[in-house]
Amino acid sequence: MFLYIILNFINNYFFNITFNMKKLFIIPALAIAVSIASCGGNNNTTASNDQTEQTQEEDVVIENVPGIENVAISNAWVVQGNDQMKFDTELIHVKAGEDVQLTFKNVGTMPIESMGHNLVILKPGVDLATFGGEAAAAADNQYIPKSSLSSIVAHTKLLGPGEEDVITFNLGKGVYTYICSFPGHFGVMQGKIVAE
Ligand SMILES: [Cu+2]
Repeated sequence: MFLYIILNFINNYFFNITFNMKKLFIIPALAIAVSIASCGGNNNTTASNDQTEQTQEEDVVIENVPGIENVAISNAWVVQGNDQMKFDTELIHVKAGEDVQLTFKNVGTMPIESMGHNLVILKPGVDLATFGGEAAAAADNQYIPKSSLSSIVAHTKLLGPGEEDVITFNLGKGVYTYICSFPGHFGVMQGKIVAE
């Protein structure tokens, strides 16, 4: 009987030690695991925030426009249109958020009825074919379609030979297409403005 009690005591004693050691080991291990998990969680959150910011930046800037890196930034430009239905300047590079002064000259000699030109700056994302179609139907308004005024950032008057017009506008960061909206011209008379 006495032996049994001793054995039982020893058994309980070692069991308790083992149990307590397990507890001692398990609690810190749990704590470490929890803190690793939460650190990992924080890092993930930070990374995804960074990605969101980068994505938003990329939304504003900028589709790649080949050759724009060779065009100096200026906020004063002179563009010519001619009887060959061409703009002499097809890449314009400006500083965003500051006034841009653009002078457009028709340097041709053909009459305005057959070879008039203007310069129309469109908002990003405007469908050129749709806009061009509406413009062609707007002969009574110098080929500026009143139904699509919300697609236009700025435009010159329609110019006959030797005429010029000056416009001033201010662009947010982005890439803008400009065209001549005289019927049949926008396919070949177009260029891009990169504002950054
Ligand atoms: Cu034209």
